[in-house]
Amino acid sequence: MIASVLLQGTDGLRAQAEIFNEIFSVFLGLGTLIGVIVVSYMLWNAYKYRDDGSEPKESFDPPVLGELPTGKGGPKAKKLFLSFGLSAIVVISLVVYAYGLLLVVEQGPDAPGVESADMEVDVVGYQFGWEFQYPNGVTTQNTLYVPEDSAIELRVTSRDVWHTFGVTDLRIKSDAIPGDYSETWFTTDGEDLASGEERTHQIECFELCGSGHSYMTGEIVVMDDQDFNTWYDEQAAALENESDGSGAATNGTDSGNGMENATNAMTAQGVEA
Ligand SMILES: [Cu+2]
Repeated sequence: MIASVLLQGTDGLRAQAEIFNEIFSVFLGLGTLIGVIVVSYMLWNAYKYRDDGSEPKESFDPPVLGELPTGKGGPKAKKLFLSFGLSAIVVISLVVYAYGLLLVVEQGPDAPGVESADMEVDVVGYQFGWEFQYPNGVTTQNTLYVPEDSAIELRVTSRDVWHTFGVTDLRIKSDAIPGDYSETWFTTDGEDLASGEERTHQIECFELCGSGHSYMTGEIVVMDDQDFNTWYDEQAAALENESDGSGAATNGTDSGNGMENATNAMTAQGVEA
């Protein structure tokens, strides 16, 4: 229920980037507001109670070391408890708010009451590139094609050493560990693309994994719904032909720059690829 309220934007599932930006803005705004109030109040008091050389009044009640300045139940006590109470309310609300959002970010399309994922893709990291395995058995290297207006769930793993699959502008990052699957998700909701139009997001490896690590990049290509379906069906048909042994394979040939660059770099350094 909470998940559906927090995650479900006006336009379907809210993107992680949107949620993290919101948390950042709320904390920045509140922090600035409270900072301004506290610092102004402190400066005002420093001015009000400055030493102007005159004698202290009879009623002067100086603070005593080791005692709370409650003024024996007078107005000072009220002020003290009011400030403690307000701080507690602000801090507890922020903890509940931020932690609640992070919990639903963890669950993503699996959260109850939220639309489920439209497509699940296995992501396999290797030295040095990314392989994407689609539900219909099609695989691509270094480029992940996804349709617009969808929630995509990724199951990330590795076939050699530790890598980390990350896309900065989508605010997603997931460890790729051999023998283990870690899940993450993103949404392409709100990307209203015309036919033939594409939007790309840069994939990077965030775990130092060898000499080609910095070339271990790729792309997420968001396509128009129809374009994606056409591409997806073509790939599936090509895969079928290939397994029949009656046609040339067209899938898996769209190698991105990552592998080529890595190989070039290594040969340039005199390392045997
Ligand atoms: Cu890597």
